[in-house]
Amino acid sequence: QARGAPHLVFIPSAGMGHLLPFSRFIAALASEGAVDISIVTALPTVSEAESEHFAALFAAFPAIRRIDFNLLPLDDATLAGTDPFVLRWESLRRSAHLLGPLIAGATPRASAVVTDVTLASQVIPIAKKELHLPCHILFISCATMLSFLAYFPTYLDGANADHLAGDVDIPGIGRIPVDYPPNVLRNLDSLFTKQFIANGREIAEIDGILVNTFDALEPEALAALRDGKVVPGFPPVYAVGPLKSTATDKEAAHGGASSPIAWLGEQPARSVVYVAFGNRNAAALEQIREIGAGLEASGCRFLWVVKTTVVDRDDTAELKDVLGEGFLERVQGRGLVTKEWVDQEAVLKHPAVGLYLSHCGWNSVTESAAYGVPMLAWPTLGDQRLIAKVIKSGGFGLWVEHWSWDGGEDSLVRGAEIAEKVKEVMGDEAISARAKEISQEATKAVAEGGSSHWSMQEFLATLS
Ligand code: BUP
Repeated sequence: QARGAPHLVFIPSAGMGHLLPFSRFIAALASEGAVDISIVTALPTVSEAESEHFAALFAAFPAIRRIDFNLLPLDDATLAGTDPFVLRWESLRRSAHLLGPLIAGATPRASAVVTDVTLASQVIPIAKKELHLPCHILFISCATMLSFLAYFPTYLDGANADHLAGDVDIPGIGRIPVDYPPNVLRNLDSLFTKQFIANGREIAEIDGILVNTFDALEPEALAALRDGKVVPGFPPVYAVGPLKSTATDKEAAHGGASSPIAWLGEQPARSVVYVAFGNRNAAALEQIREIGAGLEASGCRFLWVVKTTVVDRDDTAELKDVLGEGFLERVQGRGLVTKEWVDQEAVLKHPAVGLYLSHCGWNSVTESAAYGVPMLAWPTLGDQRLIAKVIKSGGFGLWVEHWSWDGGEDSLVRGAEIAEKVKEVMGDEAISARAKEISQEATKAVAEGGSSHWSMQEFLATLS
C-alpha cells in the first residue's frame, strides 16, 4: 500500500449473505492496492462457511489487518429460541461500545469506518462522535430494501404505529404490500424488529451508503433515494454492484472430478436447473421431498444444494434419508444433489446452467443477474419477497407469489406445480432474453466508465 493511503476499517456482520459482499468489496479494493484495510473480526463465527471464508480471505490478502473483536457473553434468557444469526447481530451490537478503543488503537490511524447495516445504530455514533471519523454502510440487500428501511420510521410516525400494520407507500417507489417486507416486522417484540427500527432511525446520519446493485437493475429505487424522495436529505448512495469474488478460487480448493463444476462440464448448454435456498434457510422435510418430486417430474437436469438446518455445523442428516427411498438412484446421471458448500458464482457462470430456482437472497440474485441466468423466485423470509419484486419488475424471472415456506399441509407446494413452473421458465424466451440484457448491463456497469465504476470512484474520492 502507498504511504499515507487511506485506512478503511470494515465491520462485517454474521451470516454468509453479510460476509460475502464485504469480502468481495474488500477484495476489489485490496487488488487495486490504493487503500489500507482492516477487518473487525468476531471469532468463532456462527457457521463453518464463514470461518472458512475468513481464513481464505486473510490468506489471499496478507496485507489486510485483522482487528480481533472479543464479544461480551450474551446472557439474556428472553432471547432463547432466537435465530442464531440474529442473536449474533445482537451480541455484536451489545459489544459495540468496545469498538471505539479498538479502532482508535489501529495503525495507521483509521480514515473511515464501513459497517454492516445490522450494527448501524450502534456503530454510527461511535464512529462519528467518539472517533470523529466518516462512517459508511455497505448495504447487503437491494436498493428497494434500503428504501424500505430508510422510510420505515417515517411510516411508523405517520401511522402512529410501533410495528408494520399495513401496506407502505414509499414516496418515489410506490405501494409495498404488507406481506412483502420482513414478516417479523409485524411483531414489535421481536429482536429483529427492534434492531431494524433503531438502524433505520440512525441511517440518515451516515456519510454514504454503498449498495451491491447497479443503476440498470433498480433504476427507480436508486433515483428515489438519490433525489431525496424517500427521505429528504438522504446521504449519498453509491451503487457499486454487482460485486464479484476475486479473493479465492474455491473451486480449485474443493474441486476434482466429482465436483459440481466438473459435472456441469458434462451437461449440454442451458440444460441444468440450479436449485439452492441460501446458507441459512432450512426447509421442512416434506417440502424438500416435494421439491425432489418436482425436479424429477420436470424431466430437466438439475444441481440441487440441500440444507436441512439453519446452521451448517448442525447438519448431520444423510442425503438419502432426507430425499427418500430410491430418489438418488432414479435421478442418477441427470441430477446432482449435494449438502456441501458449492462455489455458487462458478455454478451460475457455467454455460450449462439455464435456470436458478432460488430463495432470493440478494447476493444470489445479483450473481444470477450478472451471469444472465433466468430465475424462478421462491422467497422464504426477511427481505426476500421485496427482492422477488425486483426480479419480477426487472423481467428476468418468474415469481409464483402464493408459494410459501410454511410447510403446513395446506401451504405445501406440490411437486407437480414445481415441475410445471420449472418447465415454463426454462422455455420462456422473453425472460431468457431479458436475463441476457441485464447481464450485459451488469458488465457495462462495472467496466471502466460504467455507472458502478463511477460510483466506486466517487466513494474513493471521499476518502482522500
Ligand atoms: Br448455500 C451456498 N455456496 O453452497 P444470499 C451459498 N453460496 O457460494 P443468504 C455459495 O452464499 P439471506 C453455497 O453464492 C451467495 O453469495 C451464494 O447469500 C453463496 O442468501 C451467498 O444469496 C448467500 O444473500 O440468505 O445469506 O443465504 O437472504 O438471509 O441473506
